[in-house]
Amino acid sequence: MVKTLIVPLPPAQRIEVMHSAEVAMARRVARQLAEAVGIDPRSCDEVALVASELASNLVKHAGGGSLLLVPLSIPPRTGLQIEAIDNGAGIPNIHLAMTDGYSTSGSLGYGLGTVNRLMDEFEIIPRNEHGIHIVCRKWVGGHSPSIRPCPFEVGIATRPKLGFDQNGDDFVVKHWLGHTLVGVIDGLGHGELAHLASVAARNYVESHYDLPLDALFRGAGIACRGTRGCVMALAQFDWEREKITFGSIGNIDARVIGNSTPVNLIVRRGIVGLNTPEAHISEHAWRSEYMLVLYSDGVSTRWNWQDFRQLIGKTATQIARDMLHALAKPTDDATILIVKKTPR
Ligand SMILES: [Mn+2]
Repeated sequence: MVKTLIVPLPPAQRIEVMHSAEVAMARRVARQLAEAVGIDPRSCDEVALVASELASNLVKHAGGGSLLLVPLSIPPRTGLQIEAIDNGAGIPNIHLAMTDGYSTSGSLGYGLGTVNRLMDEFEIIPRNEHGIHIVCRKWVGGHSPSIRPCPFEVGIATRPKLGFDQNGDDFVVKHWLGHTLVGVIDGLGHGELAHLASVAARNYVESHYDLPLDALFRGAGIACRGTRGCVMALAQFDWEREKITFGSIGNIDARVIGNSTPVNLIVRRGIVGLNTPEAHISEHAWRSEYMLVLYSDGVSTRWNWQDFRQLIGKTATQIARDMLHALAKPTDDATILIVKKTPR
């Protein structure tokens, strides 16, 4: 019989961060908790640094917020999760950085590059109205050697219809062990009601990200009842098996660049939240030289990758940004999401 030694974990701590004094406290508490869960001394230094980066971000860019330090025990692993939630007061800065493009690797402002590099898992959850929510984790012993780091980067550029504050488009990016889920969501029409519809779908998908895609479409359909409804495309990557699973309801366009034989991603007509037809879910081989482009109908479909070839060595964020700049229609919310191999 295998005996499991259960070490009681210290309780989670929430630190309200308004001033630099709390930054120092965040650093100290993070180090103590990292030590308490058994993280090695060098990594404890890194965790402390990450906590102080995130806390000083809250002070400098967001007018304050809270840092949540949560010891984790998900057998057989233990670790520490750090969450930074801004209070929304400083949105203009962060909102700009987010809508102007955001990448899950490299070229992140606000010290987030450091956070991404030092932690085992890192995720930015944009909140259109309430700033952003950052979640990162450090595990005892780091990544298990069987788990490869994500070989892809995701870049997004999005903006509302010209003259509108609220964006009716939204997106999802979730990384977990060996998998990445990305999605583009377009709430019908534009403005606040479109925004409410796409946020309802996004919230459902973000909180159920590891379900099969057909279940995600069904669940989002229920979550969007009572809203205008939205269209949505989801792509789930399995890096180990080098596969992509794709499903789409409504007119989010999807293209795979860099393949000699076309990868046919099937889009089903319909509206998530109104009729919500069964999505056609298909699985395809995914090669590292491929690039996925998902985009809402606020982006012109009249483009050819040949016209953007000069972007080939750029980051996913830069590609998304440049393509949005060239192709977005002023009359609608517009979003482009790119998944490609991380440049070496
Ligand atoms: Mn649209």
